[in-house]
Amino acid sequence: MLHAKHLVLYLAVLVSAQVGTTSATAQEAVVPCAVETSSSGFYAEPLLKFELPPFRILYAVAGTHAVIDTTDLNSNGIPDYVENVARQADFMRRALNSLGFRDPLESSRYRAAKYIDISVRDIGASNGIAYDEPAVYPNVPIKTNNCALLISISRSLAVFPGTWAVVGHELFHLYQNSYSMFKASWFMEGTARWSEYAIRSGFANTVSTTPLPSSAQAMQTNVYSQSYPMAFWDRLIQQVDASPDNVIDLPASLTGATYVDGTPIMKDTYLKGAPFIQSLLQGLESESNVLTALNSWPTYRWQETDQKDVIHDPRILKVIQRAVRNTGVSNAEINGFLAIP
Ligand SMILES: [Ca+2]
Repeated sequence: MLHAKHLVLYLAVLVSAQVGTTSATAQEAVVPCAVETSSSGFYAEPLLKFELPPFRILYAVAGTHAVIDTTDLNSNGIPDYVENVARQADFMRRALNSLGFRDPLESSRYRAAKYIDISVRDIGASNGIAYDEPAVYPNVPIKTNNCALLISISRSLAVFPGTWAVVGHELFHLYQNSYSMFKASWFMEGTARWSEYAIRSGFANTVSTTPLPSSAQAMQTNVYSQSYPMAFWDRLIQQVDASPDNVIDLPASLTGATYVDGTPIMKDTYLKGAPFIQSLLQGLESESNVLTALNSWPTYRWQETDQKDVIHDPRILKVIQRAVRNTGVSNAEINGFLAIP
Protein backbone atom coordinates (compact mmCIF):
# COMPACT_ATOMS: atom_id res chain seq x y z
CA MET A 1 0.00 0.00 0.00
CA LEU A 2 2.75 2.42 0.90
CA HIS A 3 4.47 1.76 -2.36
CA ALA A 4 1.31 2.34 -4.32
CA LYS A 5 0.71 5.61 -2.53
CA HIS A 6 4.23 6.82 -3.18
CA LEU A 7 3.90 5.91 -6.84
CA VAL A 8 0.73 7.94 -7.14
CA LEU A 9 2.38 10.93 -5.51
CA TYR A 10 5.41 10.63 -7.74
CA LEU A 11 3.26 10.51 -10.87
CA ALA A 12 1.39 13.55 -9.69
CA VAL A 13 4.66 15.47 -9.37
CA LEU A 14 5.66 14.44 -12.88
CA VAL A 15 2.34 15.62 -14.26
CA SER A 16 2.65 18.94 -12.52
CA ALA A 17 6.22 19.40 -13.71
CA GLN A 18 5.02 18.88 -17.26
CA VAL A 19 2.24 21.38 -16.83
CA GLY A 20 4.71 23.90 -15.51
CA THR A 21 7.39 23.57 -18.11
CA THR A 22 6.31 22.03 -21.38
CA SER A 23 2.57 21.86 -21.78
CA ALA A 24 1.06 25.28 -22.32
CA THR A 25 -2.42 23.89 -22.97
CA ALA A 26 -3.40 23.05 -19.41
CA GLN A 27 -2.12 26.31 -17.93
CA GLU A 28 -3.84 28.47 -20.49
CA ALA A 29 -7.25 26.92 -20.06
CA VAL A 30 -9.53 29.71 -18.93
CA VAL A 31 -11.20 28.88 -15.64
CA PRO A 32 -14.82 29.97 -16.01
CA CYS A 33 -16.11 32.81 -13.91
CA ALA A 34 -18.50 32.09 -11.05
CA VAL A 35 -22.03 33.36 -11.68
CA GLU A 36 -23.65 34.91 -8.61
CA THR A 37 -27.22 34.45 -9.76
CA SER A 38 -28.97 35.60 -6.62
CA SER A 39 -26.57 38.23 -5.31
CA SER A 40 -27.14 41.97 -5.33
CA GLY A 41 -23.38 42.48 -5.22
CA PHE A 42 -23.77 44.18 -1.82
CA TYR A 43 -25.91 46.99 -3.22
CA ALA A 44 -29.43 47.94 -3.93
CA GLU A 45 -29.62 49.75 -7.25
CA PRO A 46 -29.27 52.48 -8.39
CA LEU A 47 -25.50 52.53 -8.34
CA LEU A 48 -23.10 54.90 -10.00
CA LYS A 49 -19.96 53.90 -11.86
CA PHE A 50 -16.68 55.62 -12.63
CA GLU A 51 -14.45 53.78 -15.10
CA LEU A 52 -10.67 53.88 -15.40
CA PRO A 53 -10.13 50.57 -17.21
CA PRO A 54 -9.64 47.90 -16.11
CA PHE A 55 -11.01 49.47 -12.92
CA ARG A 56 -14.70 50.22 -12.40
CA ILE A 57 -15.45 52.13 -9.23
CA LEU A 58 -19.00 51.41 -8.05
CA TYR A 59 -20.42 53.91 -5.61
CA ALA A 60 -23.52 55.65 -4.35
CA VAL A 61 -24.25 59.26 -3.33
CA ALA A 62 -27.44 58.43 -1.42
CA GLY A 63 -28.50 55.66 0.93
CA THR A 64 -26.61 53.57 3.46
CA HIS A 65 -23.54 53.14 1.24
CA ALA A 66 -23.25 56.80 0.17
CA VAL A 67 -19.76 58.29 -0.09
CA ILE A 68 -19.36 60.67 2.86
CA ASP A 69 -16.91 63.17 1.35
CA THR A 70 -18.44 64.45 -1.88
CA THR A 71 -15.88 67.21 -2.55
CA ASP A 72 -15.62 67.78 -6.31
CA LEU A 73 -12.68 70.14 -6.91
CA ASN A 74 -12.55 69.49 -10.65
CA SER A 75 -16.33 69.98 -11.00
CA ASN A 76 -16.90 66.90 -13.14
CA GLY A 77 -19.83 65.62 -11.08
CA ILE A 78 -17.80 62.73 -9.64
CA PRO A 79 -16.77 62.83 -5.96
CA ASP A 80 -12.98 63.25 -5.86
CA TYR A 81 -13.00 60.47 -3.23
CA VAL A 82 -14.15 58.07 -5.96
CA GLU A 83 -11.72 59.40 -8.58
CA ASN A 84 -8.86 59.15 -6.09
CA VAL A 85 -9.69 55.51 -5.33
CA ALA A 86 -9.43 54.90 -9.08
CA ARG A 87 -6.23 56.94 -9.38
CA GLN A 88 -4.49 55.04 -6.56
CA ALA A 89 -5.55 51.69 -8.03
CA ASP A 90 -4.38 52.72 -11.51
CA PHE A 91 -1.07 53.99 -10.11
CA MET A 92 -0.43 50.80 -8.13
CA ARG A 93 -1.25 48.54 -11.08
CA ARG A 94 1.02 50.43 -13.44
CA ALA A 95 3.81 50.63 -10.83
CA LEU A 96 3.69 46.90 -10.04
CA ASN A 97 3.56 46.01 -13.73
CA SER A 98 6.51 48.34 -14.43
CA LEU A 99 8.45 46.60 -11.65
CA GLY A 100 7.88 43.27 -13.43
CA PHE A 101 4.91 41.82 -11.57
CA ARG A 102 2.38 40.04 -13.77
CA ASP A 103 -0.99 41.74 -14.12
CA PRO A 104 -3.67 39.62 -12.38
CA LEU A 105 -5.85 39.86 -15.48
CA GLU A 106 -3.03 38.18 -17.45
CA SER A 107 -2.73 35.30 -14.98
CA SER A 108 -3.99 31.81 -15.69
CA ARG A 109 -6.27 31.95 -12.66
CA TYR A 110 -7.99 35.20 -13.55
CA ARG A 111 -7.93 35.22 -17.33
CA ALA A 112 -11.75 35.08 -17.50
CA ALA A 113 -11.97 38.42 -15.70
CA LYS A 114 -12.24 41.60 -17.75
CA TYR A 115 -12.46 44.20 -14.98
CA ILE A 116 -11.34 44.88 -11.46
CA ASP A 117 -14.40 46.28 -9.69
CA ILE A 118 -13.88 48.41 -6.61
CA SER A 119 -17.00 48.89 -4.51
CA VAL A 120 -16.88 51.98 -2.34
CA ARG A 121 -19.36 51.17 0.40
CA ASP A 122 -20.03 50.70 4.10
CA ILE A 123 -17.80 47.82 5.21
CA GLY A 124 -18.06 48.42 8.96
CA ALA A 125 -14.74 48.77 10.74
CA SER A 126 -12.70 47.54 7.75
CA ASN A 127 -10.79 49.93 5.50
CA GLY A 128 -10.58 47.55 2.54
CA ILE A 129 -11.30 43.94 1.56
CA ALA A 130 -9.96 41.96 -1.41
CA TYR A 131 -11.89 38.95 -2.72
CA ASP A 132 -10.12 36.09 -4.42
CA GLU A 133 -12.87 34.73 -6.70
CA PRO A 134 -13.89 36.70 -9.80
CA ALA A 135 -17.62 36.70 -10.50
CA VAL A 136 -20.43 37.78 -12.79
CA TYR A 137 -23.47 39.44 -11.19
CA PRO A 138 -26.49 39.11 -13.52
CA ASN A 139 -28.66 40.99 -11.00
CA VAL A 140 -26.45 44.08 -10.97
CA PRO A 141 -27.02 45.67 -14.40
CA ILE A 142 -24.27 48.28 -13.94
CA LYS A 143 -21.74 45.41 -13.93
CA THR A 144 -22.81 44.66 -17.54
CA ASN A 145 -22.61 40.89 -17.09
CA ASN A 146 -18.82 41.01 -17.28
CA CYS A 147 -16.59 38.81 -15.17
CA ALA A 148 -14.74 40.97 -12.66
CA LEU A 149 -12.42 40.71 -9.70
CA LEU A 150 -13.63 42.56 -6.64
CA ILE A 151 -12.27 44.87 -3.99
CA SER A 152 -14.30 46.78 -1.43
CA ILE A 153 -13.06 50.08 -0.03
CA SER A 154 -14.66 51.91 2.88
CA ARG A 155 -16.83 54.88 1.91
CA SER A 156 -15.58 56.78 4.96
CA LEU A 157 -11.75 56.72 5.12
CA ALA A 158 -10.74 59.81 7.08
CA VAL A 159 -8.94 62.50 5.06
CA PHE A 160 -8.53 60.17 2.06
CA PRO A 161 -6.30 60.04 0.07
CA GLY A 162 -3.77 61.82 2.37
CA THR A 163 -1.23 59.18 3.34
CA TRP A 164 -3.58 56.23 2.73
CA ALA A 165 -2.31 53.27 0.69
CA VAL A 166 -5.20 50.87 1.35
CA VAL A 167 -6.34 50.73 -2.28
CA GLY A 168 -2.83 49.72 -3.34
CA HIS A 169 -2.67 47.22 -0.46
CA GLU A 170 -5.91 45.50 -1.50
CA LEU A 171 -4.86 45.48 -5.15
CA PHE A 172 -1.62 43.77 -4.15
CA HIS A 173 -3.75 41.00 -2.61
CA LEU A 174 -5.19 40.36 -6.08
CA TYR A 175 -1.64 40.04 -7.42
CA GLN A 176 -0.79 37.57 -4.64
CA ASN A 177 -3.95 35.55 -5.30
CA SER A 178 -3.24 35.50 -9.04
CA TYR A 179 0.10 33.81 -8.38
CA SER A 180 -0.77 31.30 -5.67
CA MET A 181 -3.54 29.81 -3.54
CA PHE A 182 -1.64 30.24 -0.26
CA LYS A 183 -3.42 32.70 2.04
CA ALA A 184 -1.42 32.51 5.27
CA SER A 185 -1.81 35.89 6.93
CA TRP A 186 1.88 36.25 7.83
CA PHE A 187 2.71 36.07 4.12
CA MET A 188 -0.35 37.83 2.63
CA GLU A 189 -0.49 40.79 5.02
CA GLY A 190 3.26 41.08 5.46
CA THR A 191 4.01 41.42 1.77
CA ALA A 192 0.90 43.54 1.09
CA ARG A 193 2.15 45.95 3.75
CA TRP A 194 5.52 45.92 1.97
CA SER A 195 3.81 46.93 -1.29
CA GLU A 196 2.30 50.02 0.36
CA TYR A 197 5.76 51.60 0.28
CA ALA A 198 5.43 52.04 -3.48
CA ILE A 199 3.03 54.81 -2.37
CA ARG A 200 4.01 55.72 1.19
CA SER A 201 7.09 57.60 2.40
CA GLY A 202 10.25 55.58 2.89
CA PHE A 203 11.28 52.20 1.56
CA ALA A 204 9.87 49.97 4.32
CA ASN A 205 7.72 49.85 7.42
CA THR A 206 10.73 50.00 9.75
CA VAL A 207 14.49 49.80 9.59
CA SER A 208 14.45 46.44 11.35
CA THR A 209 17.43 45.59 13.52
CA THR A 210 15.86 42.35 14.75
CA PRO A 211 17.94 39.48 13.35
CA LEU A 212 16.13 36.93 11.17
CA PRO A 213 14.81 33.80 12.89
CA SER A 214 17.25 30.91 12.92
CA SER A 215 14.97 28.13 14.19
CA ALA A 216 11.58 26.62 13.39
CA GLN A 217 10.44 27.64 16.87
CA ALA A 218 11.37 31.27 16.24
CA MET A 219 9.57 31.17 12.88
CA GLN A 220 6.48 29.84 14.65
CA THR A 221 6.54 32.44 17.42
CA ASN A 222 7.69 35.52 15.54
CA VAL A 223 6.34 34.93 12.03
CA TYR A 224 3.80 32.14 11.33
CA SER A 225 1.57 33.07 14.25
CA GLN A 226 1.56 36.80 13.41
CA SER A 227 -0.72 38.72 11.03
CA TYR A 228 1.76 41.48 10.22
CA PRO A 229 5.28 40.21 11.08
CA MET A 230 6.92 43.32 9.64
CA ALA A 231 10.15 43.02 11.63
CA PHE A 232 10.71 39.74 9.75
CA TRP A 233 9.82 41.03 6.27
CA ASP A 234 11.62 44.35 6.68
CA ARG A 235 14.76 42.64 7.94
CA LEU A 236 14.65 40.01 5.18
CA ILE A 237 14.26 42.62 2.46
CA GLN A 238 17.01 44.80 3.90
CA GLN A 239 19.31 41.78 4.00
CA VAL A 240 18.70 40.55 0.44
CA ASP A 241 18.43 43.92 -1.35
CA ALA A 242 21.69 45.75 -0.81
CA SER A 243 20.94 48.64 -3.19
CA PRO A 244 22.43 51.66 -1.38
CA ASP A 245 19.98 54.31 -2.58
CA ASN A 246 16.73 52.26 -2.27
CA VAL A 247 15.34 54.12 -5.28
CA ILE A 248 12.96 52.42 -7.71
CA ASP A 249 13.13 53.57 -11.29
CA LEU A 250 9.64 54.26 -12.59
CA PRO A 251 8.54 56.29 -15.63
CA ALA A 252 7.64 59.96 -15.20
CA SER A 253 3.99 59.13 -15.91
CA LEU A 254 4.06 57.31 -12.56
CA THR A 255 6.37 59.46 -10.47
CA GLY A 256 4.32 62.48 -11.59
CA ALA A 257 0.89 60.90 -11.09
CA THR A 258 -1.39 62.94 -8.84
CA TYR A 259 -4.70 62.88 -7.05
CA VAL A 260 -7.47 65.26 -8.15
CA ASP A 261 -6.14 68.04 -5.89
CA GLY A 262 -2.68 67.81 -7.49
CA THR A 263 -0.85 66.08 -4.63
CA PRO A 264 1.51 63.29 -5.73
CA ILE A 265 0.35 59.69 -5.30
CA MET A 266 3.92 58.44 -4.85
CA LYS A 267 5.27 60.16 -1.76
CA ASP A 268 8.91 59.47 -2.67
CA THR A 269 10.85 57.19 -5.03
CA TYR A 270 12.02 54.76 -2.35
CA LEU A 271 11.20 51.06 -2.26
CA LYS A 272 13.33 48.04 -1.50
CA GLY A 273 13.06 44.36 -2.42
CA ALA A 274 10.74 44.40 -5.46
CA PRO A 275 12.80 41.79 -7.41
CA PHE A 276 12.84 39.54 -4.33
CA ILE A 277 9.08 39.74 -3.75
CA GLN A 278 8.47 39.08 -7.44
CA SER A 279 10.74 36.03 -7.33
CA LEU A 280 8.92 34.84 -4.20
CA LEU A 281 5.50 35.09 -5.86
CA GLN A 282 6.78 33.17 -8.89
CA GLY A 283 8.12 30.44 -6.62
CA LEU A 284 4.81 30.25 -4.75
CA GLU A 285 2.96 29.90 -8.05
CA SER A 286 5.00 26.79 -8.91
CA GLU A 287 4.56 25.42 -5.40
CA SER A 288 0.83 26.08 -5.53
CA ASN A 289 0.54 24.16 -8.82
CA VAL A 290 2.54 21.26 -7.40
CA LEU A 291 0.33 21.07 -4.32
CA THR A 292 -2.83 21.19 -6.44
CA ALA A 293 -1.56 18.16 -8.37
CA LEU A 294 -0.25 16.31 -5.31
CA ASN A 295 -3.60 16.55 -3.54
CA SER A 296 -5.76 16.28 -6.67
CA TRP A 297 -7.42 19.53 -5.61
CA PRO A 298 -9.44 21.33 -8.29
CA THR A 299 -7.35 23.96 -10.07
CA TYR A 300 -7.79 27.35 -8.37
CA ARG A 301 -10.62 25.92 -6.26
CA TRP A 302 -8.92 24.83 -3.05
CA GLN A 303 -11.10 24.73 0.01
CA GLU A 304 -10.77 27.93 2.02
CA THR A 305 -9.40 25.89 4.96
CA ASP A 306 -6.71 24.42 2.69
CA GLN A 307 -5.72 27.89 1.45
CA LYS A 308 -5.10 29.02 5.02
CA ASP A 309 -3.85 25.70 6.48
CA VAL A 310 -0.84 26.19 8.74
CA ILE A 311 0.49 22.88 7.41
CA HIS A 312 1.78 24.88 4.41
CA ASP A 313 3.89 27.26 6.52
CA PRO A 314 7.16 25.25 6.28
CA ARG A 315 6.49 24.80 2.55
CA ILE A 316 6.11 28.56 2.05
CA LEU A 317 9.32 28.99 4.07
CA LYS A 318 11.12 26.66 1.64
CA VAL A 319 10.04 28.90 -1.24
CA ILE A 320 11.24 32.01 0.64
CA GLN A 321 14.57 30.30 1.34
CA ARG A 322 14.92 29.39 -2.36
CA ALA A 323 14.25 33.01 -3.36
CA VAL A 324 16.83 34.18 -0.79
CA ARG A 325 19.40 31.68 -2.08
CA ASN A 326 18.83 32.97 -5.62
CA THR A 327 19.85 36.48 -4.57
CA GLY A 328 23.35 35.15 -3.84
CA VAL A 329 23.52 37.06 -0.56
CA SER A 330 25.40 35.13 2.11
CA ASN A 331 26.27 36.06 5.68
CA ALA A 332 25.96 34.40 9.08
CA GLU A 333 22.43 35.70 9.68
CA ILE A 334 21.17 34.66 6.23
CA ASN A 335 22.85 31.27 6.51
CA GLY A 336 21.18 30.69 9.87
CA PHE A 337 17.82 31.53 8.34
CA LEU A 338 18.45 29.27 5.35
CA ALA A 339 19.19 26.35 7.70
CA ILE A 340 15.69 26.40 9.26
CA PRO A 341 13.92 23.13 8.36
CA1 LIG B 1 -14.32 65.18 -9.20
